[in-house]
Amino acid sequence: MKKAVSDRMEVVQGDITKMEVDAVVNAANTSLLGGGGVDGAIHRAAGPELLAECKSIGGCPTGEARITKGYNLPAKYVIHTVGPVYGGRPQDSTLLASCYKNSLQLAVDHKVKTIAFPAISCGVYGYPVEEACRIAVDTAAGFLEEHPSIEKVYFVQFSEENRQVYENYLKQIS
Ligand code: AR6
Repeated sequence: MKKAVSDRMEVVQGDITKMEVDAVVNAANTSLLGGGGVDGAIHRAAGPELLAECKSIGGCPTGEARITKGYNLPAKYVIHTVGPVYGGRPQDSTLLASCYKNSLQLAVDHKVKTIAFPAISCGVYGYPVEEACRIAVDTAAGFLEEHPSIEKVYFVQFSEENRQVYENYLKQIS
């Protein structure tokens, strides 16, 4: 991979709601009305105005993304995307890659320079993290090559185990 691209991706362990970036990505569901996991954490930290704006959007199909303001979060925007529920089907990887691509495209459209992703679909939706990590990193790397306006993509991992998976893969390909 080109050095410039690998330098623009970084793994962080911690809580995505604390990230001081232009946009954080939310692993939402198709209703966009909140839930558990990272979705619950983002809504709690952003405050009730986030839910009000989400209600006005009227949902989001799997693999697509929608943008809202960040309200009480340090991030200016929340990009909500809906990952696939893992079922071992060929379309799972296509849909997961679409989540990353569509989120990054919205970021570019809104002049976002720094963006933080959680491990979309790797919690309740059951995607195996090694596989999801390859899709996340490969898709982001391809997008960064084409879009120099994005300065940094952070992959924020809650667990030490997931952080290791991402770090190993980033090392392997850079
Ligand atoms: N910061 C960073 N990562 C987090 C945080 C956090 N604060 N909290 C959890 N994670 P999940 P999914 C990690 O289940 O699998 C919701 O109810 C978590 O450890 O949040 O896409 C939605 O409404 C895991 O690695 O998202 C949907 O119904 C990753 O974030 C459904 O869950 C994603 O786990 C979406 O499921």
